Amino acid sequence: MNVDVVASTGSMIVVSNRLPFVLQRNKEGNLVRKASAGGLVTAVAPVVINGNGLWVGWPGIHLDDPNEPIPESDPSDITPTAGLKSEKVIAVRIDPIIFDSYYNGCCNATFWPLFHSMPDRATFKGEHWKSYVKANKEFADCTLKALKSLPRHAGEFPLIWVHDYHLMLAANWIRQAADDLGLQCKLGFFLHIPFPPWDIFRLFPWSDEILQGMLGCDMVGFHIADYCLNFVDCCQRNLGCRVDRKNLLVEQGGRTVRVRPLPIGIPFERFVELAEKAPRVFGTTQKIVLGVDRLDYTKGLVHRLRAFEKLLENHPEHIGKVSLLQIAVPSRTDVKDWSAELTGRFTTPNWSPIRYIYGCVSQDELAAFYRDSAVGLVTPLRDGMNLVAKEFVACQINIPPGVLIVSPFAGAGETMHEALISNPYEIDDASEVIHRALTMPEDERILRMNYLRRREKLNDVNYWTKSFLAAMGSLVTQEDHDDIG
Ligand code: ADQ
Repeated sequence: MNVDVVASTGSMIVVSNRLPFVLQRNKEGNLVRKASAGGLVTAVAPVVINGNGLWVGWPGIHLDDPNEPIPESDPSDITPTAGLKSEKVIAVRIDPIIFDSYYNGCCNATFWPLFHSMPDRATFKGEHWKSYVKANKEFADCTLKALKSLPRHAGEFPLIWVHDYHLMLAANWIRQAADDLGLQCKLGFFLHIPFPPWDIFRLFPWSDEILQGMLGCDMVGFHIADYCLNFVDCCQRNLGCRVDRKNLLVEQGGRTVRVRPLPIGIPFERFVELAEKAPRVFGTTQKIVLGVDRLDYTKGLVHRLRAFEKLLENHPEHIGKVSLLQIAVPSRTDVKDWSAELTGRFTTPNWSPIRYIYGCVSQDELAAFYRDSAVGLVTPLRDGMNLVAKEFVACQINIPPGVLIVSPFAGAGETMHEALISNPYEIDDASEVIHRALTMPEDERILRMNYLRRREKLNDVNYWTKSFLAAMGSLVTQEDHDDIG
C-alpha cells in the first residue's frame, strides 16, 4: 500500500520531536543508532524511504560537533528504519539548556497536563515558553533546509508532515519562509494527544500563538471529532476566525485550513503474527485482568487499583481466581503504596490479587500477555487515542476471546464501540464493569471481539497514513474502504 501512496505523493518531509531512532555513543565513543519499531515509525518510515523523503528530528543526544555525521544503521537492523539512510535524516541540534526547558518544561510540564484537561498539574513559565519558541524555530529552520534540498518535479509539491504538541509553532514559520523563497509545499499537522476545550486551552498565556502556529498548515488532524471541534471553537473564540463547524474549516490569513478526525491505528497484522507465535504466559487456572501503560498520571492507575479492590470486596467469588496484572514503565508514583495495601489485604499463600511488571517488555511478550488475558482494562482519565486497547484486540486470537474495557475519556472509547465502557472516576461502577466482563457469556464475547477486530484490521496504521494523505488532497483516488465505523 505504501508504494501507491508514495507514487502519488512525491516527496515527504516528516518533522517530529524525535527521529525514528536514537543515537548513542558506544564504548569507543562512536555514534551508533538504536532502532525504534513503534507503529507510527513502521507506517511512516517506508513513505520517507521509498518516496525520496526526509525525516527531521532531535537525535536523542546532544551533539557538540555540528559536522559529526549521522551513522548508517547496523547491518543486523531489521526494523523499518534500517533503510533510512543518513542522507535522509536531518538531526536537529538544540542547546542542552534550551532543550531541557523546552521539552521537560513547556512540553511535559505545561502542554501535557493542560491538553489532558488537568490544568492544576500544569506550570506556566515565561522561560519555558521562550525555550519552546526557540526550539520550534530550530526545527522550522532545519525543515526549510530539508525543503530546499529536495529535487523539484513539475506538478508535485513536497508534503511536510509535522507531529505533535512539541512542534505546534513550527508550521507557520515554515510556511512563511517557504513563501518568501517561492518554494511551494503542502503542510499537515497531527496532534497525538487530546485538544482541550476552549475553557482549558485559554488558560495558556500564549494560546493565540499556538493556534496561529498550527493554522500555518493546510490541514490539521486530530484523533477524533471532539478534538477537531475544540480546535475550531478555539480558533473562533481566541482569534476571531470565520469557521465552518459542519465541514470543519477555519479561515485564517486568506487561506482555508481543513481540520480532520484521523483516528490512528496499529500494525494489526504484525500483532496477530506475534500473538500466533508467542508461547503461553499464564496457567489455565486463573483469569488475568491486564493493564499496560506508561506510568503517567493521565493513565488512571490508582483509580484502576481501587476499582479492582472494590471488585474483590463486592464479588468475593473472584478471590483466588482472578488477578490484575499491571505492566508499566516505572516512574515516580503513588501507585506502589496503594498496590502494597491491596496486596496485603487479599493475598493468600497461592494467590496474589495484583502482579506488577516494571519496565519495558518485548513486543513478543506483550503479545502473549494480550492474547492470554481474560480482560483488557484500558481506563485512562484522559488519553488522545490509546494504542494498548487496539493491540489487545489484535492479539485476541483465542476462541472464545477476552473482553475489552475502555474509558470514555480515551479516543479509543469513542471509536471502539463494542468494548465495555467504564468511567474510571466512578469506582463502584468500574468494579461492576470488570465483574460483567469476567462473567460475560461466550457468544457475546465472540460477537463483540469480532467487530472490534474487524474494525482495527481495516483501520490499521497504514490506513491512517493513507487517510492523512487523502485529507491533504495528496491522493488522487482513494481505494474503496469498507469502514464499519
Ligand atoms: P502514549 O501516551 O505513549 O501515546 P499509547 O497510545 O497507549 O500511549 O501507546 C503506548 C505504547 O507503548 C503502546 O504501543 C504500548 O504497547 C507500549 N507500552 C506501554 N507500556 C509498555 C511496557 N511496559 N512495555 C512495552 N511497551 C509498552 C501518545 C498518546 C496516545 C496515542 C498515541 C498515538 O498519548 O493517546 O494513542 O500517542 O497517537
